[in-house]
Amino acid sequence: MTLNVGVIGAGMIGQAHIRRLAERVSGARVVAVADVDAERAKQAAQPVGARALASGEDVIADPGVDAVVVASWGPAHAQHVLGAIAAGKPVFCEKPLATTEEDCRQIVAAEVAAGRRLVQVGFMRRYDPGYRQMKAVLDSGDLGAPLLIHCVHRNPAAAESYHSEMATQDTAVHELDVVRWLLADEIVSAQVVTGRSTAHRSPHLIDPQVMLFETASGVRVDLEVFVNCQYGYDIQCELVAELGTIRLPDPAAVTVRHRARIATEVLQGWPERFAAAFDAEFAEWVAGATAGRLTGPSAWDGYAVAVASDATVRALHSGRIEQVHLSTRPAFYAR
Ligand code: NAD
Ligand code: ISE
Repeated sequence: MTLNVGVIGAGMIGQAHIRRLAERVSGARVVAVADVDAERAKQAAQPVGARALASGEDVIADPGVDAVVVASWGPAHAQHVLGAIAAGKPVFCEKPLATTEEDCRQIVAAEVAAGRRLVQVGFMRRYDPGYRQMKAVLDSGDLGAPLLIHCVHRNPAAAESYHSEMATQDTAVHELDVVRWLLADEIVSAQVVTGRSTAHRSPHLIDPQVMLFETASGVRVDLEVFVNCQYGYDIQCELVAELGTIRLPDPAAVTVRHRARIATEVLQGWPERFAAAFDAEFAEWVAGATAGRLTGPSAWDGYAVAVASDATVRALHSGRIEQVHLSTRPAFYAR
């Protein structure tokens, strides 16, 4: 059976996901695309033989669409995720699930009321082979209990429109999710420490930022977010446990010895660094949507990250440690 997919939002990542579904993930085809920019929708739809529709609502209502991908701007996510749930159609939503805690709460409530998992959130790092190996070693118990995690999230350069809150909302959300997933734990507090900013940034941006998190079981997490590091896209993670440490591997790359230098290329962006992870998350989503049983990052994960993200933004402004107040996790989302 082939899953007929409708895509809402045909910008940078929407187009990448359309190509992914057409070329690298089996069991699905893109049949409809919508974007507020109608020309963009048409150009994204045409190469894969899909129809360009006028709105996200049209995509969801289309009887030829079995499942929906939401890859529009964050503030537009909630309306289409809620629409897909109401239509009983499985939906893949790029991060963030929604931009307000209240919208995330509504999505969780709607999904629980629907009685089956219809939402998968695009936290693709859970599908990265390196992070998966880290989790397998931690879960084996050989290293004892986790104590600390040191993370680094560096982008080569950020757009003019990127502002200081986005270091959390757009960037650190990946670590907020992957830390929760690695530890099977929740973030309970957040703090942000800032100092000298790089000269290679927009004047309004605080960059880098150091974020400090604590989990319910007392694990301490430090995260450097530096989105104008200039040299490349660099994701680091080291977990310290009672009997040893686990380090996220760098992507495989040859070492070149030449003209008195030893050099290894550094990747330049998330599309290359997480290419395998994006493919794997979509393979799982297509399989789950086809079987009527989604298994990837859930609406609860989207909600929990949104609440932790809000606390981190508050911490940036207050300079204090801010608490994360989650509602009780519904049994529906039992780990
Ligand atoms: P983009 O600006 O390139 O594209 C967004 C598109 O959505 C635009 O074409 C815009 O016209 C369209 N759009 C906005 N509102 C819409 C609506 N109501 N209906 C239909 N279309 C609408 O942005 P992007 O970089 O592709 O990011 C899109 C989403 O993907 C964001 O939520 C972003 O956080 C997420 N993202 C995730 C990753 C990742 O690593 N997982 C990386 C980049 C972006
Ligand atoms: C972007 O939106 C992403 O999600 C990338 O994975 C992240 O590295 C980048 O900082 C964000 O802007």
